Amino acid sequence: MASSRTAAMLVLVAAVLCPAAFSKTSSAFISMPTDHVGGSIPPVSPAEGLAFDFHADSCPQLQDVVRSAVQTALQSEIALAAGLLRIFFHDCFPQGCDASVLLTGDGSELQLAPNLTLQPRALQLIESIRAMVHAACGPVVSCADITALATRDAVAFSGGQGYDVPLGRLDSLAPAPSSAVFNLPQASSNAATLIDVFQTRNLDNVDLVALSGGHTIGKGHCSSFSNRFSEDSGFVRSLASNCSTDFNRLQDLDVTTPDVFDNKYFTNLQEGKGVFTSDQKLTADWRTEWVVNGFAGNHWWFFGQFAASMTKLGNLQGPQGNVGEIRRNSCFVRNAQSILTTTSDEGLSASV
Ligand code: HEM
Ligand SMILES: *[C@@H]1O[C@H](CO)[C@@H](O)[C@H](O)[C@H]1NC(C)=O
Ligand SMILES: CC(=O)N[C@H]1CO[C@H](CO)[C@@H](O)[C@@H]1O
Repeated sequence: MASSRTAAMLVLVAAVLCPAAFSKTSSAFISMPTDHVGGSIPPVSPAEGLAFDFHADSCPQLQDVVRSAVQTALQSEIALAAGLLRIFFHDCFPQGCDASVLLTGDGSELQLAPNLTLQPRALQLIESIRAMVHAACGPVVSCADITALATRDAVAFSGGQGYDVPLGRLDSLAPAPSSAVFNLPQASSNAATLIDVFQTRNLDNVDLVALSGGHTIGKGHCSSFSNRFSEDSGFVRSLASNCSTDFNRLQDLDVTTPDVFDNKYFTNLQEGKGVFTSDQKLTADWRTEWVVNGFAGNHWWFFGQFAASMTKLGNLQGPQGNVGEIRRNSCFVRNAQSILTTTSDEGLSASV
């Protein structure tokens, strides 16, 4: 496929220019390491309306612009990688990947509890990349596509595996309803609850465990795991004691390699060192425990499955399918609301 050949070429060029950043990921970008997996992971086809080469003609520079912008931003602030990954999850899970989470203003998803802890600088990074991409190609790429690509590049830059991202998403005209946003799973949930919630989005037990592996990078507030402070374990006592010193501190979600995208999250779980209830309980249910053990023992399986599960997450669409517009003035504002806009808003969503 043309787009993956182009992507592979870009990675090779980047790997020559910047070998340290790409040494762990360059070969993984080019092919799924199925020979290490012990059974292949079925390929995930793009959702209705999406295609890997959607922007091959309309914006040939797209992948290059996004990747170098993400790389530059992460080189100065690695925490943004986790910020991007969580924004992607919070965009896609409620009503499909439509950049609805990025809208600001009254009734926006950002005002709802689950979004209070999205990183403002990661949100801003997505908007900055949109401006760069639109400067290069015109307003032809959605904020939703840019979010998906930037997230993939952030995972790869952090040590994870790259994967091809189907493109062609449109940006929503409105925030998701709060009922959908509150479908986002809670950190106090046990595995049975998480299995049910993920099932409503056609994500199975293996997807649940793989995607929970997103917590191999990033941080959480004490309030997200204070429900556990009565638990009788040395690890939880250490969590609680650090929070009693400073309740506003940010806790590493992977206590072994906090900024590296690797499978240490799963070996931590095996040692009882998961930070949220929702993490640690994955070892307490037979439907998820075997997957935790599998990923802990074989990081290639985790990397390959994470890529496949992210593609499934990225395929989610709302009840009306892939409808909306390309936000062209800001990812934070839909076109009709933008004070910057002087021309009619119709055209674009219909023309692309
Ligand atoms: C399985 C259910 C999940 C639950 C209950 C959950 C819950 C949470 C909570 C409570 C936080 C910390 C918020 C805070 O205190 O600041 C968090 C952070 C994070 N989550 Fe999840 N999450 C889940 C799944 C996911 C998935 C599927 C991904 C992506 C694939 C993800 C990626 C992240 C990342 C990267 C962070 C760190 C963000 C940062 O450092 O800014 N989570 N999650
Ligand atoms: C608590 O803080 C100490 C000192 O900074 C640190 O060594 C320890 O790893 C922290 N505990 C957890 C669970 O992160
Ligand atoms: C990241 C972000 O924009 N968070 C917002 C969430 O909602 C609160 C309350 O409206 C805002 O103050 C935050 O800025």
